[in-house]
Amino acid sequence: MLNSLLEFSKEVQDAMAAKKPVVALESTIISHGMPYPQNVETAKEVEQIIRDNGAVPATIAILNGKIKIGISNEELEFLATSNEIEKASRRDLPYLIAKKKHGATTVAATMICAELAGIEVFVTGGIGGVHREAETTMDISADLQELAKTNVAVVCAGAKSILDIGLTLEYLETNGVPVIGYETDALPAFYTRTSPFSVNYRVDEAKEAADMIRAKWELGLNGGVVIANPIPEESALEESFITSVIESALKEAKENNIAGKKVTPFLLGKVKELTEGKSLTANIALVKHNAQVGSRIAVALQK
Ligand code: PSU
Ligand code: MN
Repeated sequence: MLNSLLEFSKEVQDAMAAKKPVVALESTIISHGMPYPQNVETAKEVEQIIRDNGAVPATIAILNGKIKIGISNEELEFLATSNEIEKASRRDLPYLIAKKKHGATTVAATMICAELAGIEVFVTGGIGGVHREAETTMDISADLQELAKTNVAVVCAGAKSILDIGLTLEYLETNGVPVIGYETDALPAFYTRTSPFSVNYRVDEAKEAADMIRAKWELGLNGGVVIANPIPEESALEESFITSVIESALKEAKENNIAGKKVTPFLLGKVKELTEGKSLTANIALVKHNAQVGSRIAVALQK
């Protein structure tokens, strides 16, 4: 039954048969996170970076109710341009699959599909988290629940300050999800290399990260690991600039009563608008950097 829901691309199928390292990629970033044509260009470049670093990319999405593990150029173009693609998190998967619809998978949904496919490493930009004022809105991303229970290591550029980073770290701590800094002691905040928060543990090599991930799962401690990899220095945004942009975006979201799954895309869209594209350039640079680090970790895990 499960096998009939999963559809592997030939590249991924061959890689898995040959026990080559595979890296999962999400599709919300393609359909809802970046504009066309940068979304397609970035997705292709990220896939190539993964190949250049000795692993095989598996972009994950729901198409016609099937879970695609690896997509073709035509499918990528469709995900990047169609307005029929729904944002798919854990709770949306049953509907999309039963109704044979299309969905762009969030971090949570990509983790679920990656685990089903047997993929251990997943590269993305930023994870969802506990939103600011969550004590009244209860807005906590399903990504955190997924990190609590699903065995996939997620390489990201830390948590964006549209979130309450402190509460996000508390949530991860409660659920036993290690937050590992890649060549950093400070938790990166997506557009900036640092934040006022520290990571739990620092590693300076892919093998160190791979050893910790392996140790967690060998102990039977289910759930993910967050690898926080700072944006390259030359692409980082100025902290006071991005902070004021985020404040305006949050204010506008509140005034417009944005709630539920619309919150994160609304905030990301506003940030892009208010930074006149600077956030997009930063986003592209950090995802590529994550692809480099993530594929090295996948290679180290496979050894
Ligand atoms: N953060 C980003 N870019 C993104 C997302 C988050 O910087 O594209 C997307 C990811 O797919 C993430 C999702 O899993 O938003 C979280 O949505 P929510 O907060 O509704 O759980
Ligand atoms: Mn939410």
